Amino acid sequence: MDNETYTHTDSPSDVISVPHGLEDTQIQEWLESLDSVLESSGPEVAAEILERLRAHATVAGIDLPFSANTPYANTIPARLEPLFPGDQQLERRIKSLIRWNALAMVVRANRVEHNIGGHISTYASAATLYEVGFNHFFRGRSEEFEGDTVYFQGHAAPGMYARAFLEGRISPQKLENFRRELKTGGGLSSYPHPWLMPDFWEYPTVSMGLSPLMAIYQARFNRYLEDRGLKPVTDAKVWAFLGDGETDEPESLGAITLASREKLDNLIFVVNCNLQRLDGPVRGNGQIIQELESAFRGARWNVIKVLWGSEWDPILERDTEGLLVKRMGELVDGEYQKLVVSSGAYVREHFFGSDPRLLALVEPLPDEALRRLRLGGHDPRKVYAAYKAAVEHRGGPTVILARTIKGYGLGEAGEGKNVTHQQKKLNEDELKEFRSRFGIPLNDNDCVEVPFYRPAEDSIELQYLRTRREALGGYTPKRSVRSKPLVADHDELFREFFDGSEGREVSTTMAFVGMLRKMLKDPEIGKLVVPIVPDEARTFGMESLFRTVGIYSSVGQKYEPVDVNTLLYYKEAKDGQILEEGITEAGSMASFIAAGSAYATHGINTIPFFIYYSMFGFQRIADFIWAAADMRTRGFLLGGTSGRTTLSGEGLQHQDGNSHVLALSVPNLYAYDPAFAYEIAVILQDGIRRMYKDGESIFYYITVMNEPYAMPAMPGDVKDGILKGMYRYRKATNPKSKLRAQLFGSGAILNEVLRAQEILETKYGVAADVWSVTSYKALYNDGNEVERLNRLHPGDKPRVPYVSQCLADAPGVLVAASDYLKTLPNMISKWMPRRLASLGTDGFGRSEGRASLRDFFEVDSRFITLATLHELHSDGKIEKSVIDRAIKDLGINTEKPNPVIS
Ligand SMILES: Cc1ncc(C[n+]2csc(CCOP(=O)(O)OP(=O)(O)O)c2C)c(N)n1
Ligand SMILES: [Mg+2]
Repeated sequence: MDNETYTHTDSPSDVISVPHGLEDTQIQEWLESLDSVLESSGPEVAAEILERLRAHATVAGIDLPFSANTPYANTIPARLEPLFPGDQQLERRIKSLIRWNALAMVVRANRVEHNIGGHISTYASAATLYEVGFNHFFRGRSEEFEGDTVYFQGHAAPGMYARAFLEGRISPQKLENFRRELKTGGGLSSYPHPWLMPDFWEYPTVSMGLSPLMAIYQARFNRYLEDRGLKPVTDAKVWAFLGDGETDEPESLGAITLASREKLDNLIFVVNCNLQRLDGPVRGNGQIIQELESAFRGARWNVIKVLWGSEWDPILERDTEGLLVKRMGELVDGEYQKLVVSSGAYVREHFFGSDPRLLALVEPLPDEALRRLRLGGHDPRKVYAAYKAAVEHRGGPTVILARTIKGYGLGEAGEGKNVTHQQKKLNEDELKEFRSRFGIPLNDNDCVEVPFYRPAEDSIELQYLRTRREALGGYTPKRSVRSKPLVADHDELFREFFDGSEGREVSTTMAFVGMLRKMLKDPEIGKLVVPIVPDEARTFGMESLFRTVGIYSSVGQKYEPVDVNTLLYYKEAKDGQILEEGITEAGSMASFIAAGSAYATHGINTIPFFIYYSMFGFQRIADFIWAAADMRTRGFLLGGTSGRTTLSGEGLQHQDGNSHVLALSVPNLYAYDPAFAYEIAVILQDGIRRMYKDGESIFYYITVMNEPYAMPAMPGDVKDGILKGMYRYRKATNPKSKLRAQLFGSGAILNEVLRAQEILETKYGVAADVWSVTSYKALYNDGNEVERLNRLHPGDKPRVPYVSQCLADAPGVLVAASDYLKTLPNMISKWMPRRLASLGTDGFGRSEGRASLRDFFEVDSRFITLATLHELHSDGKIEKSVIDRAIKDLGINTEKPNPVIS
């Protein structure tokens, strides 16, 4: 998107600037006649006339400049505002108390622990936006009603804690330990983290840009559940609160057309437009609100601007010529920020002073009144009007652009200043001023101690607050797991995959798709399975599912698909099960998160299977995966076409040799690189049990490949080994040999290892056992855990890492090969009885066939053979001449380029 298009020169005020030769009286006449139409026939007729005029002008050859903007004014005029249903005075009192406690928790935390951080100014700017929501809109989750979903702006977390403190849901001790979670009795996490506060936070929002996108897909997933009959149709809403600076993140606006395309009128964005981000103004030289308005209007959202508070209404009313609205549209945000920190006299001179007629409008008002002209986002009546319009809007999503002041109420301590985002400490005078401004009942002496303040349990404030929440169905945010555990063990479902393919060559992807197909038919989990693909179903051979379970479409299929005469036609359906997301891994991941957390959000055990090109997973959307982990999302990520040498042809940007290394970083993610169908079946069955029967907050990453080979039957009961990360797949047939080796392979490279085993045996007399390493991550975590326990419990009988247990009696040299970085085998080598030689695919991929790629990366059976012989030579077991002969026999080019740096 070209930012230039949205600079302030494109603002509507310029569009309506008076051209040469046009008399003021002419404008006046047009405006008056529009007013009279409005009065006599209402806004719809007025809009129709304007639309016809525009069409007429176009036909007449008038070149009307395009603008998706409306004037820099409130979308809802004062005369159309609904009555505010609450007790405004009391709500202000409650809000003030929350403001105080939110500030107190940050100031106190930083007094106790220098630089512990925390944010005051974000909540200060957004307090009214939240309080109107809490008192009138956000519905809690209960048995009767699923409740609304609210994504709170991460940096406003202190406000949510302070409210929960008034509600009696968070103890003073916890408040005291804000950002000091490890203190006795617990504390509060800096931002919304369901992992850390699983009874409170539902959605992690602090990595900017993730929550807007997640909210869109959440709203869409809610519809999916309804259309598939998995939950009743309700009018529950998804609210997402974001910062205006946050909208710079590409993810924030990246999916807004999906929301309008899907007509998500269950979705409401509230953008807290304080015109500032961390370092300074969001658009000092432009107008972020107008920029966002045109982006959202262009995407066909319902845009409601809440810019000016009620104090402006009488002035606007006096302005019959539209001069004030025009003036409002002229200033760039940097100038508006300046007005916030300036005196009333300055506002008079620099804002109204541009035209004597404007000055006349505010002549009766003293300077102090000018300084206190509120912005819309701080006026509960305006905010209420916007929210009401938003929840009543039908046919599409709504975004509310609310103007606020960053650090509102902090005065000299940081209201509207560039440094305000970082403000964590207030001096005594600043604290007293804040106390007085918001009427907190603390005397000067007490106030400077910044105590938490909670009125008596039976105070009218707390009674009001409780009554409002009861009326709205209970407290929020509140996270609870509402789903019932699954009961079946699914032995029957997975058993057939333990038998192998009887010589038929299939890839692990095909094997997985076979399992998926079976799972979709299962009486218990069939309906719960949510297959998710980002335009890659054909790549993974899943097109047969199009027909059998259908692709979800909220409008069904309005066309006859071009391939209707074929067996596997492209079937879209309102109750379709597959989420075919188009080319968006981020969007697909957001669907994965919505489906994988439905056990908590909706009490429904949906089981997402998100299958994608593995290179475009961790590498591209790792932050979403991290958020999924924080959110206790359950489900299976399938890295398809994985392996740097197994995906032939596609080259450098596609061939994944990294994802298993990146997967190491996500604590509650189980990562597997299986070689055979039965391994996948064991992992899936156990995963479903752990997540959906035992309720563990874990999820899975499984890489699957597109190389076809015969799938063997499970060699005895190796389930435990598969899950723990390794098991002996094939013993040497010549164990009496003096030359011994243990070979470790994973994924498709296991076949290379098996070939090497044969070569070693037949050509060099080496007896090698072959191990399938299904999860280096699991072995690594186990080894570290054992080390840790031994360190902490020196008196206990030392525990032995699983790797060491496996290899206790395994003789010979050790060689590992995988399609991933060499660091994977290396990181478990310290628990092996002897030195390990690692082969892997460090370096950039190439467009080539598998054989050439495996030669290039030195991971094929020849290199595994060579590595084994070399290890044996290093141990003095064989002569160098054997290696020389092998290099020749195997056709290895010793002068080939190093794949890591070429
Ligand atoms: C992805 C990401 N990048 C950077 C940050 C650091 N950060 C925290 S708050 C902030 C500024 C927020 O500005 P805005 O979105 O306008 O919110 P406000 O506090 O003004 O309401 C930044 C850059 C972050 N949290 N996430
Ligand atoms: Mg901001």
